[in-house]
Amino acid sequence: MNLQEYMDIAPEVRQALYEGKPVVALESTIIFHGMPYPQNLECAARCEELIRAGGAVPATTAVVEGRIKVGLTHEDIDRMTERGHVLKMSRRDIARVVSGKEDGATTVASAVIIAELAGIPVFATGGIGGVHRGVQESFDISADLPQIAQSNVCVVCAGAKSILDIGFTLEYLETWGVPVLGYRTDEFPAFYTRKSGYAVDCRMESAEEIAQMLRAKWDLGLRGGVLVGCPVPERYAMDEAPINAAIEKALAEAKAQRIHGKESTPFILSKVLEATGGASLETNIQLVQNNCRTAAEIAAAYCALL
Ligand code: PSU
Ligand code: MN
Repeated sequence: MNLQEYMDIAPEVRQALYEGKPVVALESTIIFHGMPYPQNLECAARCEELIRAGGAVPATTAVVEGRIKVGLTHEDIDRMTERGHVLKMSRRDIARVVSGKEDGATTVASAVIIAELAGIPVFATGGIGGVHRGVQESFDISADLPQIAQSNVCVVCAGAKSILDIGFTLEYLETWGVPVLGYRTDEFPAFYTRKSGYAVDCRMESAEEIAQMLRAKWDLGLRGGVLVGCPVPERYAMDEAPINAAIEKALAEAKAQRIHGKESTPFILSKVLEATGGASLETNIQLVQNNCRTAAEIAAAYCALL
């Protein structure tokens, strides 16, 4: 298979990969579904700046008119926005978006698939999808989890929102052998808050320590991803009570309206955003940017080992 038949890697990203320099892959659902305009574009631009400041090259992923893009440009984003609603594209949607020459925004699952195809071992996002609360009835488990277990990519996130069952999410990751590292934390973070009540598998203090672990894992043929939980900086963390109240309310609304499948996560997220207003948006922006900084450090440290 000739990858070029399907994929366009931006010249800057291609050059960095060729020279063995650090690259950080990014998803694009956060741009098209996760944040309102214009904060989404400002945040995307700032993330790229921070990754560059950390000595790495940013590579935002998406599918544009059927072409897989690694290094999405501002023009691509504008064109996609002008064409209207952009599909939230998880693993199972990639092939038909490509073959149908459509546009698709990457989730964590599809972004790590694309990152691995392009040879990018480090990826940053806000929060991952996971096992949903009430999974006993809904059977709702994000395709992010099996994909993180499968792809050789280090996923830097601020944990998982408590719209999910964080305990079950961590159990799933343990079953499938995904190391869950806490970046300077003993607890897996809960996105808006620094703590979830659940311990990480292993605490790490530096990007170098994480990079060494990645190298050992993949050298030993232990295929699959590593999840790094990076708590939102203290001053941007939210109080637990209002965020939990907003989440409970959003979950009840989703249940009442029988929202399910791929609509579930975007629906709950938009209701939480609505209920908490600007406060949760600012937290979201700050934690994504913080993850980009950390991911750039990890990418640089990993390249230094090769
Ligand atoms: N959770 C968040 N913010 C997000 C998402 C999840 O807190 O933006 C997005 C990510 O793109 C993630 C996707 O990969 O939703 C998961 O969707 P689903 O649960 O349908 O797999
Ligand atoms: Mn789901």
